[in-house]
Amino acid sequence: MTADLFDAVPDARPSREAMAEGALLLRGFAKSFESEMIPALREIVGQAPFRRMFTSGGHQMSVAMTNCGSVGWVTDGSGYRYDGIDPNSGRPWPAMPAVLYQLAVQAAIAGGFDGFVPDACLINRYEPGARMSLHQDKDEQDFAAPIVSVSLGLPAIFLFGGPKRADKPRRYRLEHGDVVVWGGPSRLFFHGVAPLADGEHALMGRQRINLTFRKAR
Ligand code: MD3
Ligand code: FE
Repeated sequence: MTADLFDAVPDARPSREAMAEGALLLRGFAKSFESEMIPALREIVGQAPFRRMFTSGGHQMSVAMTNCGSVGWVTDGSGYRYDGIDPNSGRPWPAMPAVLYQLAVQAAIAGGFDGFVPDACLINRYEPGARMSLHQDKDEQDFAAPIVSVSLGLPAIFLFGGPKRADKPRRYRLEHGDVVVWGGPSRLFFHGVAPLADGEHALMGRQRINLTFRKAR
């Protein structure tokens, strides 16, 4: 009989699933970081609280956002950009904690992207009903660098399209601890998130938090 450490714990072993060329889903990859990550996030949100920004079209987003790192993603009447200053406080964004940086770098290596140096981490908070419509992430300087995303809290249905807006999205359920590395051709694919279903997560409560690590500059 062969038994290993992981057999006793359901889903304790991270798994790898290719979603598209360059897009690798690492289920459970963030689990071993969670006990350090959650207090680090609480500290960031204390310094730079979540806020619901306005799109350049003037619509208020249902997702609330903040950032850590040397630059953060912001949107206001003048469009989308990365900025070193939190417009709500006039101060720099909180630094990216080592635990978050290490999680992103190690996931990128697992996805085949050695040398990923994220300078921005956008932190999205979804409450029940919040959603993100199909979009591309094009505000970064270097599309050769991947984006690493980390899901925490309530599960969400992630919509993964293709290079054209009209490409029919496939649906993936992203759960607490799941990490995706988006590089190669998938880096510029359209994607979004379906309205969050209500629920209660044991560690995170009634919300989903998504972190996206980016090389913005
Ligand atoms: C595929 N966030 O912040 S993470 C975003 O769950 C964003 O909050 C979603 O899309 C969320 O821009 C999705 C997964 C993700 C992030 C970036 C990507 C998928 C991506 C960039 C290119 C292709
Ligand atoms: Fe995106």
